[in-house]
Amino acid sequence: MSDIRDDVVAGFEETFGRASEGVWSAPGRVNLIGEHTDYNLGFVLPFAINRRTVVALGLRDDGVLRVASEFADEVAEISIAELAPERLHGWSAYPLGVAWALGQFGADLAGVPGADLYIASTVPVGAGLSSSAAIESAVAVALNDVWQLGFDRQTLARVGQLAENKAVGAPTGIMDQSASLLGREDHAVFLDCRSLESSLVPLGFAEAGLELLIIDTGVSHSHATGGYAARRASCEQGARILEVDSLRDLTVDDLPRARNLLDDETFRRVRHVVTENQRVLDTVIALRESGPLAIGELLDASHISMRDDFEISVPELDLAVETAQANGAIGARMTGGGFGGAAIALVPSEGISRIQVAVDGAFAEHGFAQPTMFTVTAASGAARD
Ligand code: GAF
Repeated sequence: MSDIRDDVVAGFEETFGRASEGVWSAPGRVNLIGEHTDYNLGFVLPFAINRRTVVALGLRDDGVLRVASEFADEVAEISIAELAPERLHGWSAYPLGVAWALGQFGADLAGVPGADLYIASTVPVGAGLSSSAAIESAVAVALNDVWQLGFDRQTLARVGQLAENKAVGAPTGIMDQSASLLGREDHAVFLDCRSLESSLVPLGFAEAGLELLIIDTGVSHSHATGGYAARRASCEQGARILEVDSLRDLTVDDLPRARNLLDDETFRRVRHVVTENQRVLDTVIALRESGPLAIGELLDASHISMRDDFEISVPELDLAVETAQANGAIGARMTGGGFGGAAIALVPSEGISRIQVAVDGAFAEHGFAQPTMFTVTAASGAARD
């Protein structure tokens, strides 16, 4: 962490020719369970991870925002008065979209100073670990502080989501920004995406001799295109036909009626969401009452539901999950929006290298590119460093 903090401070000085005034950071997240339930106003159980995006910031005495990053060649620049989703492009739409979105939530952008921002990150991009929410959350807490806006974390999560929806153009839910802003060491964030009430659930991985292994397939995905939006549209159609405001209003008892009224594909999409909500609730109870050794079957069932009902898995994710399960994982599932990205496996610490060797071997045997594997721990949410 101190390395990347030094990097952004140095990057800021090199880019803007002066010292920064402060450094803020926000973590990526991994979703333990509860996939595609957030925009259906259901339940999710992600946790913030020990990989962070760090922002160094210095105020300006004009109304200009400039953003630079280790992952971009150019410095993006716009005056605050001109901020609008259609004027934001490329990676800078994430940080600048947050500035715009703060205004949408009532910040008086006419009265705030400009700022220079330099951003660096240790959250892998494209792995389904919310590198985008980490940028949004880090910038949101930084601007909230220096502009003295006083927004609470729930509102900042909604700010990040709005930036992603309108400035980036990805119709995502509220989970990722919430995890990045509300996370705590060794805890998951149990979030009701309708009321936005949240509570922290102890994970107890270390006490149980377990670790969470990320298996990044390297298969790229984007939530701004194709499948993610199509799944969201199917869910909305299912809710319309079943005459509920959102799929959150359904329970497993409603599934027989849903089967009668919906075409097979829409029914399976709905069944995933309804059963996944129940799995989140069951996982929270299992963690609280019995600890992490009790959640393996729920993780496995979540993967099957995403593979067969929601159809958002890919062969690489299925292979990662099956190989981990066959080699001693307590449970495994793909995580995030799907169509690529990473799988998670909850594994006994002493069995990690065996699983890694088995996954590497299986990928080679199938002619898939070598995956990247690493463990993550639950970390604290966005903060001024
Ligand atoms: C992505 C989205 F950004 C989240 O809002 C959520 O819908 C997730 O996919 C699927 O659970 O991470």
